Amino acid sequence: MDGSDRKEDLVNRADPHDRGADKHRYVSTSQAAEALGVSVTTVKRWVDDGILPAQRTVGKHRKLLLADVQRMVREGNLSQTNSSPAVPTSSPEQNEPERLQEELIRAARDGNTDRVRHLILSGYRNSMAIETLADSVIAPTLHQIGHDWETGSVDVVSEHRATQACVSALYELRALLRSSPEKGRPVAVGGAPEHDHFLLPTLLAKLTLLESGWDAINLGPHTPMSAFQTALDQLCPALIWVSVTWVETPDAFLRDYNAFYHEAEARGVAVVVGGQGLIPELRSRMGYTSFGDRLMHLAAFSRSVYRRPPQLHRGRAQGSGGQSVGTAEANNETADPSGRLPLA
Ligand code: B12
Repeated sequence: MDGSDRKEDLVNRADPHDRGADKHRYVSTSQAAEALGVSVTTVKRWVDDGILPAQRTVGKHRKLLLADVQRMVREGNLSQTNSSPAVPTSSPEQNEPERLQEELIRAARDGNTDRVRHLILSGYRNSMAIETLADSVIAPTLHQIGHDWETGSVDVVSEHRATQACVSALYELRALLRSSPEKGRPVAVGGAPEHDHFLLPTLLAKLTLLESGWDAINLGPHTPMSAFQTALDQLCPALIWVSVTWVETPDAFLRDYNAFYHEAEARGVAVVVGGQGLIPELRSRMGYTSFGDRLMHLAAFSRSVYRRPPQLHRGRAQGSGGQSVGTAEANNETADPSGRLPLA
């Protein structure tokens, strides 16, 4: 069993069906660090700060209850605890996009869903921005899987499995991002157009905006432009993103999209477009406020419209200042998007 197996082993025991006998078992700071995807120093600091309960052995070493570590892994509740400016990491694997990408490609090719989940969550816990995870880890991984498919080394089942593994990890990540929404944050709505069934690009756009402090609502793939138009009325967003990976009938898309865009422009709503399907011939016939090749461009644009109040978040200080445009509160809506539409 190598180091990563041991880590998976400890993490997997977070399954509530597998607790009973382990309830009173102790683990070392290094085992806890492995499971939580942080450094031993960080675990020791959390113990000393009273964040992680622990006892001392006769030799004065810290020992932690497995159940406490499992609870932290399960809750993924590291946003308050990682409050130092630089969160030390347990290994470069979780901190450098290139290394993480290599690991993710391997896990996706192997169909190792647990490892895909673990790698994505550990990237996040080690302070990687969502847009970096998207642009430099997840997108290149899926591109590689696509290439593998083209060259015949993986089948279409692998493409679906890799996508689903990333999607389920990102849903877990979304729960962490929603843990402390700011009051007065603006609303963003987005999705992929009709006949575009791609899940990841629009989900990642949503997470990018959530992390930038927006109340981001993903209408999901295969969304008719008329639904985007309805969202303008119902959700009063300050920003709409349209993620386009596949366009079935360009003329029909351009007709519907441009009708929507004129409506959005008339209301002063910013429309940001991007995605692999937006080839120059198509884009040159579209109206939009901003276009981006990558989600870092969406993040940058969104920050030019709204800067979340300063806060310590996963060890990274966010921007300062704040504008109030199309906010959830101003629209008399709840801060929780799931109360309004069945959202991705
Ligand atoms: C997985 C996959 C599938 C899965 C999709 C599973 C699912 N439900 O999501 C399945 C097998 C179903 C599939 C089907 C098809 N696929 Co496919 N698929 C892929 C694959 C391998 C990965 C796509 C993915 O999820 N990438 C991950 C995302 C995160 O990366 P990304 O798309 O690059 O997104 C980044 C940027 O574009 C940008 N971005 C994205 N959205 C936005 C939005 C904004 C506002 C901004 C600023 C930026 C931005 O930021 C993202 C992060 O960096 C790609 C290969 C590849 N090179 O990508 C082909 C690919 C996308 N598929 C392709 C094709 C042709 C198809 C099919 C038409 C095949 C067919 N003949 O049936 C169908 C279309 C289905 C449909 N109607 O939607 C082509 C598309 C070419 C094109 N656009 O002209 C690709 C590129 C493969 C290729 N090289 O030919 N596919």
